[in-house]
This record gives sequence, structure tokens and C-alpha cells, in this order.
Amino acid sequence: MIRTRSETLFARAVKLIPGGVNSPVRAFRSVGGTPVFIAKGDGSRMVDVDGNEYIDYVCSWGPLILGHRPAPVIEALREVLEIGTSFGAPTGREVQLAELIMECVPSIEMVRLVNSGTEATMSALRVARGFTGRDLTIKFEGCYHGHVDSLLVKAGSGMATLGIADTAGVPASFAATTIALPYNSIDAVEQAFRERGDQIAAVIVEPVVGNMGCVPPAPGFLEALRELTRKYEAILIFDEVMTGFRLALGGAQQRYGIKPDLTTLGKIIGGGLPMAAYGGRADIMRKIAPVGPIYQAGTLSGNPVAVSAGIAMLTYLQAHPEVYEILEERTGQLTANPPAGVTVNRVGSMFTFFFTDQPVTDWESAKRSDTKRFGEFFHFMLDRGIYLAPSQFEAGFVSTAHTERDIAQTVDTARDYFR
Ligand code: KE4
Repeated sequence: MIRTRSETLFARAVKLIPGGVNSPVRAFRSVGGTPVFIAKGDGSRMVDVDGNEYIDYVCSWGPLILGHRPAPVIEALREVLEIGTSFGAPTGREVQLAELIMECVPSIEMVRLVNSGTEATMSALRVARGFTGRDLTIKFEGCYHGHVDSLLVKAGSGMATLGIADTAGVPASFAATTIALPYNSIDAVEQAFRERGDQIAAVIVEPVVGNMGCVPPAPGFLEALRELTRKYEAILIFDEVMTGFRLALGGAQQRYGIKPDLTTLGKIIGGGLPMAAYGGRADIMRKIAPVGPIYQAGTLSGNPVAVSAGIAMLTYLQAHPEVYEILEERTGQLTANPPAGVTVNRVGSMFTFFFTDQPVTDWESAKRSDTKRFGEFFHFMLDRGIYLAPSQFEAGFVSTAHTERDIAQTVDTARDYFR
């Protein structure tokens, strides 16, 4: 494939923007080569600035569950632009979206809208600390909850991709408030609570991990987290920024039947626009300013443009439960019969092809994958019009715009690689 325009743009970009990208995982650092600059997207496909077309399995890292430019969202955006873009004052649309979120995710009794998943998790953590009066957080190695100072400890996503164990710039005192444990290890969590239970404000977990690649919870793991946090009166935070509205309308908590105390949401909630949210038990959420002592704020929080896209997205998902059947079926077709030497993890429409013949259940097992071979596979597929996540340690996504023909073309192309 010819990608001279991407290469020219990238040469300019690296002089102006760190790594030439506005988010590290986009830089192709772990798979090598030059990032593809995108000209447009439609349905399941993207076209790059050189006119090459790709079937897109990144879907903007999760938001595009209906594919690129879904009609309901585009229509809502056209309509809202007639009334304005931002007021810095409350609007009826925010009330409508809050009611929609609570209908979809019943554990959320009160909700606050923010602008990114990072803001949502940062705020949820502050609220958990303020509510409990405790300072410590349990997180899991390989999980990523945005670039919150105290959570950039053994994090996944871009940090795992770049092989950064712990980032510079975070004071040791911040990192020391985070206890990073192996995902799926109930024993490790029990021990941490036995030793420091009265100091632990919260456990924050990706109920299905996307950020070390897709890793499902072991049977009983989420139930154990719920039991232990209840026993030690810590707050259980489900980070559903990726899984929310994707694994079910009610997210992973609906799929696994667990009721967290707080939930963070993002990605799909904004229909592709910058928006996220955190919410949960009313007794906890009432501690937030201006009604309580815990401060959190945002100039563009709940802005009518992103909120209108979110209303359109959630209204569509509510009215079309068949979306989840389609996603189950299409992703099943995509991930059936993995070749020898490849372990496929998938939950719903999240999936990862790990280049290892061993099970992948946590960060230790994920990082045994052959990232060099993954890089070769990535480029083999990219050069044949299939755009996968440019990292072994990311989840791929299927949307309702992916046709059976798209899936068949992808499977056939992958089969050619392994031939
Ligand atoms: P943002 O701040 O990027 O909107 O959300 C942070 C976040 C929080 N929680 C979970 C479970 C997430 O997956 C994310 C962000 N996900 C990554 C993809 N693995 C975003 C991609 C990127 O960093 O460019």
C-alpha cells in the first residue's frame, strides 16, 4: 500500500506534537512503521489520506458501537448546532441524559457528566476517598483507568504498549497510595485487605479488561471483590469506560450481575464526542460539591453537543436490543477457530488475538505474548485493508456496521497470514 501522504503528514506532526500524535497508543511505536492518517470514516470502514480503505476494528477505541457516522448521532448533531454549542449553564438535555443513564445502569442513583474517562475515574476515586476518609486504592496490573496520577502504576493500554512500568512525573507519595495486584487473584486482594483494610478507600477494576488486551474476570473474581469491599466498607468502582453499553446495555455489571458502588462510563456514552460520566450510590454522590465537601468541576461538562450525541446513542441502543445479538454473532464469527499459537480472548464485541499458546488471564500471562510476531501480523493485515489495534495489549471492537462480508474478508486475510 502507498502511504506517502501519511508519511509526509507524520514528518510534519512529529515536529509539532510529541510523537506526532495526541495519544501515545496511536503512534504505532510497538508495531513499528508510520501511523496511518485518516481522511474519513463511514460504517465499518475508514479511508486514509492516501485513499486506502480499511475495515476498522479500533472503532475509536470503543465509542463507535454503531460504526462511523451513525445516522441517529449525525442527525442529533445537526439539530443541536441550531441552538448552540455550550452555555456553561444547565440544560434540559443533561437531565434527559442523566435519566437515560439511570434507566440503562440501575446501580447509578446519581450521576455527574465529565469530558473524558480519565476525569471520570479521577473524580470517582476522589469521591471514594472523601466518602471513606481513607487514602489507599487497589487497582490491578495491566488495567488502565486513564492518566490519573495515582493510577499510572503498572497500568495497561499505552503504558503496557510502550513498556512503561511507572511513568515519570508522578510523585512517589502519590504512587504509594495505590496497591497494584494481579488481576483475577482473589488471594492477593484478601491479603491486601487483611493487612491494610482500614486504609483502603476503593477497589477500582475493569470488570472485563480491555487494556492489557481483552481479559475476562475469572469465575468468582468480581463476586469476591464485591464481598471484600462490603466487608471492609471500601468502595467498589467498576471502570466501565470501555465495557459500558458495549457488553450489554447495562454494561459488564448487567452481564455478570454485580452491583458496584460507583461506575465510571465513557466512550459509547458520547457517541464519539468527548464525554464521560461517573455515578452510583446517592449517599456517596451527595458528597460532591456544591451539595457536599468533595470538589469536582468542568467548563464543558454536560455540553449540549456531546450530550445530544449521547442521548441519540443511548436512545438507539435502548430501542434496539438486537444490537447485542448482532455483536455476539459477528464477533463469534470473527474469533472462531483461532490458529495454532494464538490465544483468543473475547467477551461480547471486545476481542484480542494474543500471540501465545498459553491462556491469558492477567498481565503476567499477557506479557508473554510475542509482540514482534503481533507487529508482523498487524502490518500484514493493515496492508490488506484490515485496521487492527496497533498494540498487542489493546482490545479490538466489532460494531453493528461490520457486515458478515467484512468478517469473512477479515478471517480469510488472517488465514492467509497463518498459512
Ligand atoms: P480517556 O481519558 O482516554 O477518555 O479514558 C481513559 C480510560 C479509562 N478507563 C478505561 C477502562 C479505558 O479503556 C480508558 C481509555 N482507553 C484507551 C484505550 N485502551 C484509550 C485510548 C488512548 O489512550 O488513546
